[in-house]
Amino acid sequence: MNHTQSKAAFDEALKVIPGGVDSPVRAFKAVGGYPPFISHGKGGHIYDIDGNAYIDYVQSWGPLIFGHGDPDVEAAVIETVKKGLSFGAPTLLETELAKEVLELYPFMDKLRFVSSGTEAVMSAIRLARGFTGRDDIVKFIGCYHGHSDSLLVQAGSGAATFGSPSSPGVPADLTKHTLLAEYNNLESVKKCFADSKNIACIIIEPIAGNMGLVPADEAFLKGLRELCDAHGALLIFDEVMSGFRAGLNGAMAHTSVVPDMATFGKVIGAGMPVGAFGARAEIMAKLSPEGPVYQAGTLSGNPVAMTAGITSLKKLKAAPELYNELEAKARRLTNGLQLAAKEAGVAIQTDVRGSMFGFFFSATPVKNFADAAKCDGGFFARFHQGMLEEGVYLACSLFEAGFISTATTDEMIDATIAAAEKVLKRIA
Ligand code: HOZ
Repeated sequence: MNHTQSKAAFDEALKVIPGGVDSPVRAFKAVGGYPPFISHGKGGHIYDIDGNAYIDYVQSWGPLIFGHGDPDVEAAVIETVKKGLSFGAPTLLETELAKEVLELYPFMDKLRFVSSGTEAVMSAIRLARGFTGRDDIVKFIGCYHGHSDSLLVQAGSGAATFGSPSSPGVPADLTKHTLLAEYNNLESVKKCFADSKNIACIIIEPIAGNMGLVPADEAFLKGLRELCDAHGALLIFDEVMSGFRAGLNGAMAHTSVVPDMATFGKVIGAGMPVGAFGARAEIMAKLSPEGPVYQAGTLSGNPVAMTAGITSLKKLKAAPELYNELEAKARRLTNGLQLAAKEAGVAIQTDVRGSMFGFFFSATPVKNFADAAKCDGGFFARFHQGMLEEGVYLACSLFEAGFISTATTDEMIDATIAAAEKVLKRIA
Protein backbone atom coordinates (compact mmCIF):
# COMPACT_ATOMS: atom_id res chain seq x y z
CA MET A 1 0.00 0.00 0.00
CA ASN A 2 1.23 3.46 -0.87
CA HIS A 3 0.89 6.09 1.90
CA THR A 4 2.90 8.94 0.32
CA GLN A 5 0.09 11.52 0.39
CA SER A 6 -0.96 10.67 3.95
CA LYS A 7 2.63 10.94 5.17
CA ALA A 8 3.02 14.37 3.56
CA ALA A 9 -0.34 15.48 4.95
CA PHE A 10 0.58 14.35 8.47
CA ASP A 11 3.95 16.14 8.32
CA GLU A 12 2.12 19.30 7.25
CA ALA A 13 -0.48 18.93 10.02
CA LEU A 14 2.28 18.46 12.60
CA LYS A 15 3.48 21.99 11.84
CA VAL A 16 0.19 23.61 12.88
CA ILE A 17 -1.72 21.15 15.09
CA PRO A 18 -0.24 19.53 18.24
CA GLY A 19 0.60 15.96 17.31
CA GLY A 20 -1.00 16.62 13.93
CA VAL A 21 -4.43 15.66 15.21
CA ASP A 22 -7.45 17.12 16.99
CA SER A 23 -7.95 14.10 19.23
CA PRO A 24 -4.88 12.19 20.45
CA VAL A 25 -5.77 8.60 19.52
CA ARG A 26 -5.94 9.55 15.84
CA ALA A 27 -2.18 10.06 15.72
CA PHE A 28 -1.60 6.25 15.71
CA LYS A 29 1.19 6.74 18.26
CA ALA A 30 0.31 3.54 20.10
CA VAL A 31 0.51 1.42 16.96
CA GLY A 32 3.23 3.26 15.08
CA GLY A 33 3.31 4.48 11.51
CA TYR A 34 1.47 7.36 9.92
CA PRO A 35 -2.31 7.69 10.23
CA PRO A 36 -4.09 7.48 6.88
CA PHE A 37 -5.73 10.82 6.03
CA ILE A 38 -9.28 10.06 5.05
CA SER A 39 -10.80 11.51 1.89
CA HIS A 40 -14.26 9.95 2.13
CA GLY A 41 -16.32 7.02 3.33
CA LYS A 42 -19.08 4.98 1.73
CA GLY A 43 -21.01 2.20 3.46
CA GLY A 44 -18.60 -0.07 5.30
CA HIS A 45 -15.46 1.42 3.75
CA ILE A 46 -13.27 4.48 4.18
CA TYR A 47 -10.80 5.72 1.57
CA ASP A 48 -7.58 7.62 2.18
CA ILE A 49 -6.04 10.40 0.12
CA ASP A 50 -3.64 7.91 -1.50
CA GLY A 51 -6.66 6.03 -2.86
CA ASN A 52 -6.42 3.05 -0.49
CA ALA A 53 -9.68 1.44 0.65
CA TYR A 54 -10.20 0.08 4.17
CA ILE A 55 -12.96 -1.98 5.76
CA ASP A 56 -13.89 0.34 8.61
CA TYR A 57 -14.47 -1.06 12.11
CA VAL A 58 -14.09 2.34 13.81
CA GLN A 59 -17.12 4.00 12.20
CA SER A 60 -16.12 7.41 13.58
CA TRP A 61 -15.67 5.72 17.01
CA GLY A 62 -19.24 4.48 17.03
CA PRO A 63 -21.75 7.01 15.69
CA LEU A 64 -22.24 5.58 12.19
CA ILE A 65 -24.43 2.56 12.87
CA PHE A 66 -25.66 2.70 9.24
CA GLY A 67 -22.14 3.13 7.90
CA HIS A 68 -20.80 6.05 5.91
CA GLY A 69 -23.08 8.20 3.77
CA ASP A 70 -26.39 6.62 4.72
CA PRO A 71 -28.76 8.04 2.06
CA ASP A 72 -31.62 8.72 4.52
CA VAL A 73 -29.48 10.57 7.05
CA GLU A 74 -27.72 12.43 4.24
CA ALA A 75 -30.98 13.56 2.58
CA ALA A 76 -32.57 14.68 5.87
CA VAL A 77 -29.46 16.62 6.89
CA ILE A 78 -29.26 18.38 3.52
CA GLU A 79 -32.92 19.46 3.75
CA THR A 80 -32.33 20.88 7.25
CA VAL A 81 -29.11 22.63 6.24
CA LYS A 82 -31.07 24.55 3.59
CA LYS A 83 -33.26 26.05 6.34
CA GLY A 84 -30.36 27.34 8.43
CA LEU A 85 -27.41 25.89 10.32
CA SER A 86 -28.12 27.20 13.82
CA PHE A 87 -30.50 29.57 15.56
CA GLY A 88 -29.62 29.45 19.24
CA ALA A 89 -33.39 29.28 19.76
CA PRO A 90 -35.81 26.38 20.27
CA THR A 91 -36.82 24.24 17.30
CA LEU A 92 -39.37 21.42 17.02
CA LEU A 93 -36.53 19.02 16.28
CA GLU A 94 -35.20 19.00 19.86
CA THR A 95 -38.56 17.91 21.30
CA GLU A 96 -38.88 15.29 18.59
CA LEU A 97 -35.48 13.71 19.29
CA ALA A 98 -36.02 13.93 23.06
CA LYS A 99 -39.28 11.98 22.69
CA GLU A 100 -37.60 9.37 20.49
CA VAL A 101 -34.91 8.77 23.13
CA LEU A 102 -37.18 8.90 26.18
CA GLU A 103 -39.47 6.26 24.66
CA LEU A 104 -36.51 3.85 24.72
CA TYR A 105 -35.40 4.76 28.27
CA PRO A 106 -38.65 4.84 30.31
CA PHE A 107 -36.85 5.56 33.62
CA MET A 108 -36.01 9.01 32.26
CA ASP A 109 -38.68 11.73 32.08
CA LYS A 110 -36.58 14.48 30.59
CA LEU A 111 -33.45 14.92 28.54
CA ARG A 112 -31.12 17.79 27.75
CA PHE A 113 -29.03 17.96 24.58
CA VAL A 114 -25.43 19.14 24.48
CA SER A 115 -22.75 18.95 21.80
CA SER A 116 -20.55 16.03 22.88
CA GLY A 117 -20.30 13.03 25.17
CA THR A 118 -17.77 14.88 27.32
CA GLU A 119 -20.25 17.70 27.89
CA ALA A 120 -23.08 15.25 28.61
CA VAL A 121 -21.15 13.48 31.35
CA MET A 122 -19.67 16.65 32.82
CA SER A 123 -23.17 18.14 33.07
CA ALA A 124 -24.69 14.95 34.49
CA ILE A 125 -22.07 14.91 37.26
CA ARG A 126 -22.79 18.54 38.11
CA LEU A 127 -26.49 17.77 38.25
CA ALA A 128 -25.91 14.73 40.47
CA ARG A 129 -23.85 16.88 42.82
CA GLY A 130 -26.46 19.65 42.79
CA PHE A 131 -29.29 17.19 43.40
CA THR A 132 -27.65 15.34 46.28
CA GLY A 133 -25.76 18.29 47.75
CA ARG A 134 -22.62 16.10 47.86
CA ASP A 135 -19.22 16.49 46.19
CA ASP A 136 -17.59 13.06 45.83
CA ILE A 137 -18.07 10.77 42.87
CA VAL A 138 -17.07 7.14 42.31
CA LYS A 139 -15.46 6.30 38.98
CA PHE A 140 -13.90 3.07 37.72
CA ILE A 141 -10.28 2.69 36.69
CA GLY A 142 -10.14 2.32 32.91
CA CYS A 143 -13.57 3.82 32.25
CA TYR A 144 -13.43 6.94 30.12
CA HIS A 145 -16.11 9.59 30.47
CA GLY A 146 -14.67 12.35 28.34
CA HIS A 147 -11.94 14.80 29.23
CA SER A 148 -13.53 17.05 31.88
CA ASP A 149 -11.39 17.63 34.98
CA SER A 150 -13.18 15.48 37.58
CA LEU A 151 -13.28 12.51 35.24
CA LEU A 152 -9.78 12.51 33.82
CA VAL A 153 -8.52 10.32 36.62
CA GLN A 154 -7.24 6.81 35.80
CA ALA A 155 -9.20 7.12 32.56
CA GLY A 156 -9.27 4.66 29.68
CA SER A 157 -9.30 5.30 25.91
CA GLY A 158 -6.62 7.73 24.67
CA ALA A 159 -5.64 8.70 28.21
CA ALA A 160 -4.67 5.08 28.98
CA THR A 161 -3.21 4.59 25.51
CA PHE A 162 -0.72 7.40 26.03
CA GLY A 163 0.15 6.44 29.58
CA SER A 164 -1.34 9.58 31.15
CA PRO A 165 -4.58 8.26 32.61
CA SER A 166 -4.53 11.16 35.08
CA SER A 167 -3.66 14.32 33.20
CA PRO A 168 -1.37 17.16 34.26
CA GLY A 169 -3.39 20.38 34.27
CA VAL A 170 -6.14 18.90 36.40
CA PRO A 171 -5.89 20.40 39.92
CA ALA A 172 -5.60 17.87 42.75
CA ASP A 173 -8.21 19.98 44.55
CA LEU A 174 -10.71 18.78 41.96
CA THR A 175 -9.68 15.16 41.64
CA LYS A 176 -9.69 14.62 45.40
CA HIS A 177 -13.46 14.31 44.97
CA THR A 178 -13.07 11.47 42.45
CA LEU A 179 -12.90 8.15 44.30
CA LEU A 180 -11.55 5.26 42.28
CA ALA A 181 -12.82 1.70 42.26
CA GLU A 182 -12.01 -1.40 40.24
CA TYR A 183 -14.43 -2.45 37.48
CA ASN A 184 -16.37 -5.63 38.31
CA ASN A 185 -15.10 -5.51 41.91
CA LEU A 186 -17.91 -4.61 44.33
CA GLU A 187 -15.66 -4.71 47.39
CA SER A 188 -13.64 -1.80 45.98
CA VAL A 189 -16.85 0.24 45.67
CA LYS A 190 -17.94 -0.65 49.20
CA LYS A 191 -14.60 0.71 50.37
CA CYS A 192 -15.37 4.06 48.71
CA PHE A 193 -18.65 4.27 50.63
CA ALA A 194 -16.85 3.32 53.83
CA ASP A 195 -14.30 6.10 53.21
CA SER A 196 -16.77 8.84 52.29
CA LYS A 197 -20.23 9.90 53.45
CA ASN A 198 -20.24 12.55 50.73
CA ILE A 199 -20.78 10.46 47.57
CA ALA A 200 -23.12 12.06 45.06
CA CYS A 201 -22.98 9.35 42.42
CA ILE A 202 -21.37 6.33 40.89
CA ILE A 203 -20.63 6.75 37.20
CA ILE A 204 -19.99 3.67 35.10
CA GLU A 205 -19.87 2.53 31.50
CA PRO A 206 -22.19 -0.48 32.00
CA ILE A 207 -20.52 -1.91 28.92
CA ALA A 208 -17.02 -0.48 29.07
CA GLY A 209 -15.72 0.37 25.61
CA ASN A 210 -12.70 2.41 26.60
CA MET A 211 -10.45 -0.33 28.01
CA GLY A 212 -11.30 -2.54 25.07
CA LEU A 213 -14.77 -4.06 25.33
CA VAL A 214 -15.33 -5.17 28.93
CA PRO A 215 -18.97 -5.64 29.98
CA ALA A 216 -19.93 -5.29 33.64
CA ASP A 217 -21.23 -8.45 35.33
CA GLU A 218 -24.93 -8.39 36.19
CA ALA A 219 -24.26 -9.13 39.89
CA PHE A 220 -21.80 -6.23 39.98
CA LEU A 221 -24.33 -3.79 38.50
CA LYS A 222 -26.97 -5.02 40.95
CA GLY A 223 -24.51 -4.44 43.79
CA LEU A 224 -23.92 -0.87 42.59
CA ARG A 225 -27.67 -0.24 42.53
CA GLU A 226 -28.00 -1.54 46.10
CA LEU A 227 -25.08 0.56 47.34
CA CYS A 228 -26.50 3.70 45.74
CA ASP A 229 -29.93 3.04 47.26
CA ALA A 230 -28.46 2.33 50.69
CA HIS A 231 -26.37 5.51 50.69
CA GLY A 232 -28.63 7.96 48.83
CA ALA A 233 -26.26 8.28 45.87
CA LEU A 234 -27.26 8.34 42.20
CA LEU A 235 -26.27 5.66 39.70
CA ILE A 236 -25.26 7.07 36.32
CA PHE A 237 -24.91 4.84 33.26
CA ASP A 238 -22.55 6.40 30.74
CA GLU A 239 -24.04 5.14 27.48
CA VAL A 240 -22.04 7.44 25.21
CA MET A 241 -20.56 4.37 23.53
CA SER A 242 -23.13 1.67 24.25
CA GLY A 243 -26.28 3.77 23.69
CA PHE A 244 -28.19 2.53 20.59
CA ARG A 245 -25.12 0.36 19.86
CA ALA A 246 -25.28 -2.52 22.33
CA GLY A 247 -29.03 -2.67 21.62
CA LEU A 248 -31.85 -0.30 20.71
CA ASN A 249 -31.86 0.80 24.34
CA GLY A 250 -28.13 0.34 24.74
CA ALA A 251 -26.84 -1.44 27.82
CA MET A 252 -30.42 -1.65 29.11
CA ALA A 253 -30.91 -4.47 26.60
CA HIS A 254 -28.35 -6.50 28.59
CA THR A 255 -29.15 -5.72 32.23
CA SER A 256 -32.16 -5.53 34.52
CA VAL A 257 -30.48 -2.81 36.58
CA VAL A 258 -32.07 0.62 36.18
CA PRO A 259 -29.87 3.66 36.79
CA ASP A 260 -30.97 7.12 37.96
CA MET A 261 -29.39 8.98 35.07
CA ALA A 262 -27.90 8.17 31.67
CA THR A 263 -25.58 10.00 29.31
CA PHE A 264 -25.43 9.71 25.53
CA GLY A 265 -23.35 10.74 22.52
CA LYS A 266 -22.21 9.22 19.24
CA VAL A 267 -25.18 7.30 17.66
CA ILE A 268 -27.63 9.88 19.05
CA GLY A 269 -26.13 12.30 16.53
CA ALA A 270 -25.38 9.79 13.76
CA GLY A 271 -22.03 11.44 13.04
CA MET A 272 -22.94 15.02 13.96
CA PRO A 273 -21.71 16.48 17.28
CA VAL A 274 -24.41 15.64 19.87
CA GLY A 275 -24.57 14.47 23.45
CA ALA A 276 -27.43 14.25 25.93
CA PHE A 277 -28.15 13.42 29.54
CA GLY A 278 -31.42 12.51 31.18
CA ALA A 279 -33.07 11.40 34.41
CA ARG A 280 -36.41 11.32 36.18
CA ALA A 281 -38.29 14.61 36.47
CA GLU A 282 -37.34 15.24 40.13
CA ILE A 283 -33.64 15.25 39.22
CA MET A 284 -33.97 17.15 35.94
CA ALA A 285 -36.03 19.82 37.75
CA LYS A 286 -32.81 20.95 39.44
CA LEU A 287 -31.40 21.96 36.04
CA SER A 288 -31.44 25.61 34.94
CA PRO A 289 -33.77 27.32 34.07
CA GLU A 290 -36.16 25.11 36.11
CA GLY A 291 -33.65 24.81 38.94
CA PRO A 292 -30.35 26.28 40.12
CA VAL A 293 -27.80 23.88 38.53
CA TYR A 294 -26.36 25.79 35.58
CA GLN A 295 -25.56 24.26 32.22
CA ALA A 296 -25.73 25.83 28.75
CA GLY A 297 -24.47 25.68 25.14
CA THR A 298 -24.84 27.92 22.08
CA LEU A 299 -24.95 24.95 19.71
CA SER A 300 -26.85 22.59 22.03
CA GLY A 301 -29.77 20.97 20.21
CA ASN A 302 -28.35 22.11 16.87
CA PRO A 303 -31.01 21.51 14.19
CA VAL A 304 -28.71 19.72 11.74
CA ALA A 305 -27.43 17.40 14.46
CA MET A 306 -30.96 16.78 15.77
CA THR A 307 -32.08 15.85 12.26
CA ALA A 308 -29.29 13.31 11.87
CA GLY A 309 -30.19 11.78 15.24
CA ILE A 310 -33.95 11.69 14.57
CA THR A 311 -33.49 10.04 11.17
CA SER A 312 -31.11 7.47 12.56
CA LEU A 313 -33.21 6.60 15.63
CA LYS A 314 -36.41 6.36 13.59
CA LYS A 315 -34.71 3.96 11.19
CA LEU A 316 -33.45 1.84 14.09
CA LYS A 317 -36.85 1.79 15.78
CA ALA A 318 -38.56 0.80 12.54
CA ALA A 319 -36.26 -2.23 12.19
CA PRO A 320 -35.22 -3.40 15.68
CA GLU A 321 -34.29 -6.80 14.19
CA LEU A 322 -31.22 -5.00 12.86
CA TYR A 323 -29.60 -5.51 16.24
CA ASN A 324 -29.79 -9.29 15.89
CA GLU A 325 -28.24 -9.01 12.45
CA LEU A 326 -25.49 -6.70 13.73
CA GLU A 327 -24.76 -9.02 16.63
CA ALA A 328 -24.65 -12.04 14.30
CA LYS A 329 -22.13 -10.22 12.13
CA ALA A 330 -20.05 -9.22 15.15
CA ARG A 331 -20.02 -12.87 16.26
CA ARG A 332 -19.08 -14.03 12.77
CA LEU A 333 -16.09 -11.72 13.05
CA THR A 334 -15.02 -12.64 16.59
CA ASN A 335 -15.51 -16.38 15.93
CA GLY A 336 -13.32 -16.01 12.85
CA LEU A 337 -10.70 -14.10 14.85
CA GLN A 338 -10.69 -16.87 17.44
CA LEU A 339 -10.08 -19.52 14.78
CA ALA A 340 -7.38 -17.43 13.10
CA ALA A 341 -5.65 -16.93 16.46
CA LYS A 342 -5.91 -20.62 17.32
CA GLU A 343 -4.33 -21.60 14.01
CA ALA A 344 -1.48 -19.19 14.66
CA GLY A 345 -1.07 -20.38 18.25
CA VAL A 346 -2.03 -16.98 19.68
CA ALA A 347 -4.20 -16.64 22.79
CA ILE A 348 -7.23 -14.42 22.30
CA GLN A 349 -10.31 -13.34 24.27
CA THR A 350 -13.29 -11.89 22.39
CA ASP A 351 -16.63 -10.41 23.37
CA VAL A 352 -19.68 -8.95 21.64
CA ARG A 353 -22.52 -6.70 22.81
CA GLY A 354 -24.91 -5.93 19.95
CA SER A 355 -22.92 -4.10 17.29
CA MET A 356 -19.89 -3.61 19.58
CA PHE A 357 -17.05 -6.12 19.60
CA GLY A 358 -13.70 -6.43 21.30
CA PHE A 359 -10.66 -8.67 21.36
CA PHE A 360 -7.66 -9.00 23.64
CA PHE A 361 -4.54 -11.05 22.92
CA SER A 362 -4.69 -12.66 26.34
CA ALA A 363 -4.81 -16.22 27.66
CA THR A 364 -7.13 -15.23 30.52
CA PRO A 365 -10.47 -13.39 30.60
CA VAL A 366 -10.35 -9.59 30.89
CA LYS A 367 -12.64 -8.26 33.63
CA ASN A 368 -11.06 -4.91 34.45
CA PHE A 369 -8.40 -2.41 33.39
CA ALA A 370 -5.56 -4.22 35.17
CA ASP A 371 -6.35 -7.34 33.11
CA ALA A 372 -6.48 -5.31 29.89
CA ALA A 373 -3.24 -3.51 30.69
CA LYS A 374 -1.41 -6.86 31.00
CA CYS A 375 -1.91 -7.48 27.26
CA ASP A 376 1.14 -7.06 25.05
CA GLY A 377 0.81 -3.61 23.44
CA GLY A 378 3.66 -4.35 21.05
CA PHE A 379 1.90 -7.43 19.69
CA PHE A 380 -1.33 -5.45 19.28
CA ALA A 381 0.60 -2.75 17.40
CA ARG A 382 2.10 -5.30 14.98
CA PHE A 383 -1.36 -6.81 14.44
CA HIS A 384 -2.85 -3.39 13.81
CA GLN A 385 -0.13 -2.43 11.32
CA GLY A 386 -0.50 -5.74 9.50
CA MET A 387 -4.28 -5.43 9.28
CA LEU A 388 -4.04 -1.85 8.00
CA GLU A 389 -1.73 -3.01 5.21
CA GLU A 390 -4.36 -5.66 4.38
CA GLY A 391 -7.02 -2.93 4.12
CA VAL A 392 -8.67 -3.35 7.52
CA TYR A 393 -9.08 -0.24 9.66
CA LEU A 394 -9.26 -1.19 13.36
CA ALA A 395 -9.21 1.13 16.38
CA CYS A 396 -5.59 2.14 16.87
CA SER A 397 -5.37 1.16 20.55
CA LEU A 398 -6.07 -1.99 22.49
CA PHE A 399 -8.05 0.21 24.90
CA GLU A 400 -10.91 0.75 22.43
CA ALA A 401 -13.88 -1.24 21.12
CA GLY A 402 -14.77 -2.08 17.52
CA PHE A 403 -18.03 -1.40 15.69
CA ILE A 404 -20.09 -3.20 13.07
CA SER A 405 -22.42 -1.14 10.88
CA THR A 406 -25.40 -2.28 8.85
CA ALA A 407 -23.17 -1.63 5.82
CA THR A 408 -20.59 -4.17 7.04
CA THR A 409 -21.22 -7.21 4.83
CA ASP A 410 -20.41 -10.88 5.48
CA GLU A 411 -17.93 -10.62 2.59
CA MET A 412 -16.11 -7.78 4.37
CA ILE A 413 -16.03 -9.80 7.57
CA ASP A 414 -14.69 -12.89 5.80
CA ALA A 415 -12.01 -10.77 4.12
CA THR A 416 -11.11 -9.41 7.57
CA ILE A 417 -10.79 -12.92 8.99
CA ALA A 418 -8.62 -13.99 6.06
CA ALA A 419 -6.41 -10.94 6.66
CA ALA A 420 -6.18 -11.78 10.38
CA GLU A 421 -5.13 -15.37 9.58
CA LYS A 422 -2.33 -14.07 7.37
CA VAL A 423 -1.14 -11.36 9.78
CA LEU A 424 -1.29 -13.51 12.91
CA LYS A 425 0.66 -16.33 11.26
CA ARG A 426 3.30 -13.81 10.26
CA ILE A 427 3.71 -12.04 13.62
CA ALA A 428 3.07 -14.93 16.03
N1 HOZ B 1 -13.83 8.75 22.87
C1 HOZ B 1 -13.60 7.86 21.78
C2 HOZ B 1 -13.91 6.47 22.17
N2 HOZ B 1 -13.03 5.90 23.06
C3 HOZ B 1 -12.24 7.95 21.22
C4 HOZ B 1 -12.21 8.99 20.21
C5 HOZ B 1 -11.20 10.02 20.52
O1 HOZ B 1 -10.74 10.09 21.65
O2 HOZ B 1 -10.91 10.74 19.59
